[in-house]
Amino acid sequence: MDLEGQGRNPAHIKSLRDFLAALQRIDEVQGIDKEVDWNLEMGAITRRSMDLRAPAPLFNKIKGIEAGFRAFGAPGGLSANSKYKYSRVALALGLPADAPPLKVVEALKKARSKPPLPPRIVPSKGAPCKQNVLLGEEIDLLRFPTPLIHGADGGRYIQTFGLNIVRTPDGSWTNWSINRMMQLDRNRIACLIPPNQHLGIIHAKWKERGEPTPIAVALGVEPGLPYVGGMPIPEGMDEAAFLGAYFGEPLELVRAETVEIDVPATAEIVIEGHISHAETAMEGPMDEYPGYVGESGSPKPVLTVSAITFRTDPILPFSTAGAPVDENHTGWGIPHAAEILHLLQTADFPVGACWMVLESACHWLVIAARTDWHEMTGLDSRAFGQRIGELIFSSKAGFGIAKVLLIENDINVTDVEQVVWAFASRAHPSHGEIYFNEEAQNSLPVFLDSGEKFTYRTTKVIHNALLADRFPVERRPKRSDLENGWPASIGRQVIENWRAYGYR
Ligand SMILES: Cc1cc2nc3c(=O)[nH]c(=O)nc-3n(C[C@H](O)[C@H](O)[C@H](O)COP(=O)(O)O)c2cc1C
Ligand SMILES: [Mn+2]
Repeated sequence: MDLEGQGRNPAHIKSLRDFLAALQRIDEVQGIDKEVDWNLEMGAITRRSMDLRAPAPLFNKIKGIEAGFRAFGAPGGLSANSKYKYSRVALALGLPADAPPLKVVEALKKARSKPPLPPRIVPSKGAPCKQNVLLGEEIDLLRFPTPLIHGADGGRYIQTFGLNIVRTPDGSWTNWSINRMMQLDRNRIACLIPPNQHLGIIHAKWKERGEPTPIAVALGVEPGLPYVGGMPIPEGMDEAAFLGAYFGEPLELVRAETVEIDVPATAEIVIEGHISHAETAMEGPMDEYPGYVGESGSPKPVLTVSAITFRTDPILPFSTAGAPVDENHTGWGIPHAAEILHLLQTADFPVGACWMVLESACHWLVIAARTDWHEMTGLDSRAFGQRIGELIFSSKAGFGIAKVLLIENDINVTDVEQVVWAFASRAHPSHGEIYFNEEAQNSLPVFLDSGEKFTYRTTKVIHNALLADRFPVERRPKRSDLENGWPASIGRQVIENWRAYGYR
């Protein structure tokens, strides 16, 4: 595999169908031929598949939906097969199915230092996403197997794992992001548009001009795109060009039918239209990434559809947000960890790894300082943590992160058991915290006070579990494990003889 080279990159999976085939080869897809209902049943099956870390369900026959139209749940879930635990994420980003998750973080981080590689426009004729084109009276969202996912949801969510593509009025920046969208009827969709997200920033620019916001929503796209759609790369940066740089080859796009936006040639479904600045409709609730049942909806801007194009026998992927681990955690948490690692390392912090604890539903970001951080910086852990907090909490990537565990690189940050142990045993109960007041925060965590949900501000914390400034190297507490607690020769002997002892 070559992520650096120019030209064709064989590791780059360019369509959802090729992604499904790659997952099928390692038994990570469960085709379901029994008829299922889009009305709660597909969501519940997907929920259980994630709870069991079973293969991702591909729904082949959906009640009341024309034959051939399919839906795909848990596209970014984890696997119970420990070898392939992160395979859906790794394959999506061009890594081997058994790549460890920090390789994914490293690869995304590394691409942040490469020059963007803008997409290539290919002819519409022959592009899979143009096999069927619905215009005018033919437009009908209700033909698609849009799930009513959870029992408390305010409606059917057609967009939970696709890309919202919007361009600034001057054409200088095209943003690709995941923000949920709820289907209202044949040709209208209610859109969640947080003002600080890039979709909101570009929507505001169109409002200033007095024109509705042109948008294309690409569903069932090449598998890497949702991960850059969930990544907080800076304002002004085109996620498609970033993914092009990541793979060392440009993405292939075609021009949409009714808006001046280019869309992925292999997308399963593309919805085109304009988002109003005046018309609203009730949207929500939907169960969210913190892992709780949704509570209430609110009025949101309406997207009126001007075209739908789709592949023959289209596949609609969807995410069943809720208790961890789902793609709200893998698709949001992993790219956020990569962005934060990039920010820290380009600011010369001696940091070795960064990880969002998926099991915490993205509430704990873990940063592993290099074990020589103290000598490198000359700072004590409070001052070091203070600087790290200032950088993270003032970044867009830090908007959803209120709790950071600062540990050292002797811990494998992706091993939740090691992280719990290090945090529990190393952070001091009274002065182990460094607080940051009135920091910007999204309104979703349930720990927020009721007022904080409206001010979008809260107190954030670094849990200081660093050792290097408290113990000289030779007296630093060492983890009592096979590697550190016994002479190396005994450890080797035990491993070599493991089967001889009778273990299998
Ligand atoms: C599966 C999934 C669903 C998401 N849903 C939403 C959402 O509904 N609203 C939202 O603001 N962000 C959502 N996000 C997070 C954003 O995609 C993420 O913050 C991203 O950085 C936004 O793009 P931007 O940086 O271009 O604004 C979701 C992420 C994932 C992976
Ligand atoms: Mn963006």
